[in-house]
This record gives sequence, C-alpha cells and structure tokens, in this order.
Amino acid sequence: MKFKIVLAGDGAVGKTSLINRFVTGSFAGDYKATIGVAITSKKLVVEDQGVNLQIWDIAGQTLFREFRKKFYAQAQGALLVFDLTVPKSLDNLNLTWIQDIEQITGEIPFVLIGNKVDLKELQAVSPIEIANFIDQHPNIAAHFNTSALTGENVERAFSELTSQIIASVTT
Ligand code: G3D
Ligand code: MG
Repeated sequence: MKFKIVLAGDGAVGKTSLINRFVTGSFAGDYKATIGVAITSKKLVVEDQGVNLQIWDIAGQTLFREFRKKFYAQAQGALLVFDLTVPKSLDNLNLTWIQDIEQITGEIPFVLIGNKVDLKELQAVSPIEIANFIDQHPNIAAHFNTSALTGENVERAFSELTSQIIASVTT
C-alpha cells in the first residue's frame, strides 16, 4: 500500500525536523526553511501491512497559501503539528491549517502533534487546552507530545497515523 500524508502547521514548529527524525533517526537542527514542498518516502510495517509512506513537507509561509493547497490533493492523512512553547501555533491549526486541508481532501484522519516537549521550562500549552482542541475536531484520531530532538514519540505518531489510514481505507 502506498499512502500520501502531509505535515501541516506554522513555520518553525518542527515539521521538517520531525520528518528527518522519523526517516533518518537523527536531528540536525539547522534545516533551511522549507521552500515550496519536499517529498520523502519511507517504508514501514504497520499491523503486518507493508506500507510505503510518501511524506509531504510544505512551507509554512502565508505567502504560499494558494500554492500549498495544491499539495493537499490526494492526501490520505495529516499530522497537525504545533509547538508546545507557542500557544498561537495551536490556534492557527484551527484558523488556517485544518480548514485548508479539509477544503481540498474532505475528511481524512488527523494525528495532533505537540512538538518540542523536551523544552520543559518553556511549555506553554496545557493538557486541558489540548483536550479541548481535540473535542472540537472529531477527525483527530490521536494526540502525541513529541520531540524531534530526543525522538520521543516520533515513530509512534507516524505509525498511529498510518494505522488510522489503513482503517479508513479498508472500511
Ligand atoms: P518547520 O519545518 O516546522 O518550519 P523546523 O520547523 O523543523 O525547521 O524547526 C524549527 C526550529 O525548531 C529549528 O531550530 C529546529 O532545530 C527546532 N526544533 C524542531 N523540533 C524541535 C524539538 O523537538 N525540540 C527542540 N528543542 N527544538 C526543535 P532553529 O534554531 O534552526 O530555528
Ligand atoms: Mg520546514
């Protein structure tokens, strides 16, 4: 099976770092801001199914909003990424990102990612705020707090989204 997933969320929340952690198992920390779109693929096995995941990384700049919409076409799942140290990045998932995606793809499974959980002193989004957000969005199938720096929960988030896509295409 071959699936297309997209990562959505404000610039600098860690989308490119999460992909790099998942695909190469490392953290470089000096990525150039993604220009346009970058596509990476990774093979994985989820629930005994071999899956070829095509991971689309999209630039966060508002300038590219119209351009971005083209890249949501045919996406089967999305990782919605916010930064646990920047409350506005969670609000913006609501205001911009989810609306953009659903306009193009219709309902697809989402996994919500609160990234940079390693920055312990700087956490600025409470579990209650996250729970409320999830309550408002029935397509969010799961939530993980992750760190692209340490690798915490990164593989779980991608695997969970893949499981949700398998469930959505086989029912
Ligand atoms: P984006 O692709 O969403 O725009 P990037 O975000 O992956 O480019 O990351 C933006 C900045 O956040 C980078 O730092 C990156 O190193 C840092 N970052 C990403 N994920 C994490 C994380 O989990 N923990 C911590 N501590 N930092 C993270 P710079 O300094 O290059 O801006
Ligand atoms: Mg990027």
